[in-house]
Amino acid sequence: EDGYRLWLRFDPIEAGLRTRYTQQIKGIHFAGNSAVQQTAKTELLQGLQGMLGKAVGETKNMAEGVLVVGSPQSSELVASLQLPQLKTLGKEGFVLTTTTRQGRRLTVIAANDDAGVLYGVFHFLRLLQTGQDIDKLDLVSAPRLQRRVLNHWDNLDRTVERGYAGFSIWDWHRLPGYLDPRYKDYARANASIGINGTVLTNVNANAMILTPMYLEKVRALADVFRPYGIRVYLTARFSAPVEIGGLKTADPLDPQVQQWWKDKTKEVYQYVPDFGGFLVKANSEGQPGPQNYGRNHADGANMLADAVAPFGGIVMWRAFVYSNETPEDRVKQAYTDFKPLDGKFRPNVLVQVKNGPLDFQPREPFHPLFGAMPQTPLMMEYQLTQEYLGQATHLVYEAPLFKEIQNADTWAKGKGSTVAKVMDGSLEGHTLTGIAGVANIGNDRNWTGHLFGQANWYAFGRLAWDHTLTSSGIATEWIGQTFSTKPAVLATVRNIMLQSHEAMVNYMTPLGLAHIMGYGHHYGPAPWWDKAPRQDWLPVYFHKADNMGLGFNRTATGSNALEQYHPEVRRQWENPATCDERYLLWFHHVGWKQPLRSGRNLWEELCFKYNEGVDSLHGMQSQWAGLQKEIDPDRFAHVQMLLGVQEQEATWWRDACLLYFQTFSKMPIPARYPQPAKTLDYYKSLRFPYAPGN
Ligand code: BDP
Repeated sequence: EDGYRLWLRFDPIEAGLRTRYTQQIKGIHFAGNSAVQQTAKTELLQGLQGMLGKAVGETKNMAEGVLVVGSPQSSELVASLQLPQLKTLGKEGFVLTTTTRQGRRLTVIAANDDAGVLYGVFHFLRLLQTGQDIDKLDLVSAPRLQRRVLNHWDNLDRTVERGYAGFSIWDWHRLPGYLDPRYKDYARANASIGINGTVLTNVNANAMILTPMYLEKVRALADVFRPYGIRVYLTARFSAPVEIGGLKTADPLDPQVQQWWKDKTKEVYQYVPDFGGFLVKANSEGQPGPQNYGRNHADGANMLADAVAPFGGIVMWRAFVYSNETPEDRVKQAYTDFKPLDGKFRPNVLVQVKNGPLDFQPREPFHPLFGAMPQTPLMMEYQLTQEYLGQATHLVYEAPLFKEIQNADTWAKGKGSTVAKVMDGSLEGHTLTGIAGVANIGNDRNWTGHLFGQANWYAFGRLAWDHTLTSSGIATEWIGQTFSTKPAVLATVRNIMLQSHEAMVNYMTPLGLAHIMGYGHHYGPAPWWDKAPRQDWLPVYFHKADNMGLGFNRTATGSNALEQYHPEVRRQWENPATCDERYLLWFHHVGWKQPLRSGRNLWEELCFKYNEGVDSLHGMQSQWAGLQKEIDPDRFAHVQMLLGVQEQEATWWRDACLLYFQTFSKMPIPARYPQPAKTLDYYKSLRFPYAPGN
């Protein structure tokens, strides 16, 4: 048991259930023969055979107990059922229903198009995997977002930026001739949770991907993914016209540059006719962009948008930007740059915005651009690879983090204008919608380094499909498919998962602290770090501890980043006495002795939170230990050892941070808590020259 099979295990299910399902699925009627429907059929037959322990036969007839699968175009039988539910489903939605025709009971998986059939099949398999009743199915499901895309930060030399699960799964050197079987398994996994796109390359882009030698390789991958309903996208390096095109400039308003991109795009589509489009990081962290030529982000995005438009492509233009000069407050820059450009982007541009205004911290308030650009479709960007979240060592289930952001109210159009409604286009009536997850996948045998990293990939896909699903519900599905459907296992593992995010926030960055990780690699605590080429990469810049207190004043008396939020949101956060304490130190510099809602003062609360985080880890460890008999030894030991490391690191975080902040608070760590085992100097002396990401 090495985790390779992810949530697609399809092992024989419990005997009683198997008997019931076998009676309910006596044969399969599957008429479609497009590539995608063939995939669906293979998955269905294999999945059923695995779970039921024997092959289910195909039939052309409408006999009692037949499972009918297909779309009205591909199947006369499906067409004859005239399912009214299909009307509202679009191309990717599906219906699972139990119906009676000519006195015979049929189970039906139907959709308007191929992709919907595939998703319907995977959903049906999931119901069986998780032991659901399929007696009276009446289920209709359609994705709430259109582009559900993984972003791989993978380089052509196979290193992965912020990758903690080995090297890139794309074996560029041996492509296109050698097709690693993993590519297909990758596509299956994505299709099973509704992911329909993948950006193959790092946002810190290499123009070489757009040369014929690499486009051949891209084509090979796209050909593997297409039968799974997955489109390929690439990152575009803004200076490519200079680097591989021999032009003197990459100015987006230069006609030669525009023509170069048009020609290049046409060439890309010759290799990949259903190419999705470009993802661009420009004028950020040293990447070239339109501002190098005195142009703005809309000029850059629109040039590429015009190039892909004739082929139905899109541009995902990232809002993760900050200038090279150290600014007043880094979290303000995206809004400052992009808000004035609202309404200036072509209709096939999505502006891709990270969930928070800084950079994938354990906790951030939602990004102020959500709700502030009504005329522009915004694409959410989450990070599945846990760059600042304990990387592939810590068990952190991210669904609660994603839900916290989505449920946040922007107030853009009054109460209830949630980030989710901005993202799914319903707030402003946008039809182009999308979501991106920075992939946590590498060539490690278990894909994600930490087995529980798989749950974040899974949760991303499920929430991209339907953001109204709950963290708990998604965890239940994943556990049922990955470990066991026994109620005791489900309850215990779910408990561990659901507390894991808050636990990590507490032992790393409680009360709204952020970016106090080790410099560069972001591994381990280093709130004292004060040497970097620019201030806004420094922990001390972000926590602003001094003898008075702790936290970044972002109110009107400070950087005033708060002004970027709607007045109602501002009102909730601008007063430290009423500000949600989860974001307290994000917005306020708070006195050490200031009493908080618990009655404890800031220093005491900090001590309390850090200890609470470590205590949660002890709880997670002992709950996992109780599962020894229920989980195979390999996967049990993998998680147990990693929880051991996580517990040590949580303790390290607590002790190092409290000792450091104590040099300002000048108060003792209350005696009821364990005292740090080492001195502050010891923690400061630790170096990790080979930590991933250095
Ligand atoms: C930060 C990473 C950096 C990425 C950057 C980005 O530290 O490696 O290139 O984000 O999103 O989180 O572009």
